[in-house]
Amino acid sequence: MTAAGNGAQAPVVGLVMGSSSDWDVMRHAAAVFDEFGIAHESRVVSAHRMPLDMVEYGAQAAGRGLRAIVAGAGGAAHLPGMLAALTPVPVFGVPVPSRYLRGEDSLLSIVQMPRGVPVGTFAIGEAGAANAALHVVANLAMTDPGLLHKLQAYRARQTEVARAMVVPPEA
Ligand code: RP5
Repeated sequence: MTAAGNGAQAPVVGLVMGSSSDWDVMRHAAAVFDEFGIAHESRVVSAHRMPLDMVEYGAQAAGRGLRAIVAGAGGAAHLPGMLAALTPVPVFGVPVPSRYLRGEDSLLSIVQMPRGVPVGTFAIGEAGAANAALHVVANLAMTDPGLLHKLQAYRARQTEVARAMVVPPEA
């Protein structure tokens, strides 16, 4: 299990996924953390191919100082739910599009957690990955005024972009 960190700071967010093939979706979460300066790590932790690594990751998450985990997986996507079972750290799931069912299998696997062990579940694909990270940012911002200011500025930029839109779109 190799880890990719984003600098010298200890990570406060774990970004994990079932395969390196998930990165093309999950990189949209990493980009949000980079933009907001959130120290994070990125790892492959496959639930069915690396079950013992997954148990170790979940068991150590809180002690290592992680305050949130964003977990992406495709198909029978056990990773977010299993990690949520292993740690009190909040887990946010990203359904990765799958080859045959276009991620509907991933979504249902992640969102239909039985009562008692929640996984915050986001949209299938890139928007879900970015929104999972933005949700983590919003949570961290509740105790970090500087981060809250950045988040408000981010939202304001989106508003300006939308206000500048014209239809039909100019070429
Ligand atoms: C899942 O199986 C992964 O999360 C990935 O979405 C999917 C396919 O994995 P690879 O066969 O590309 O490694 O475990």
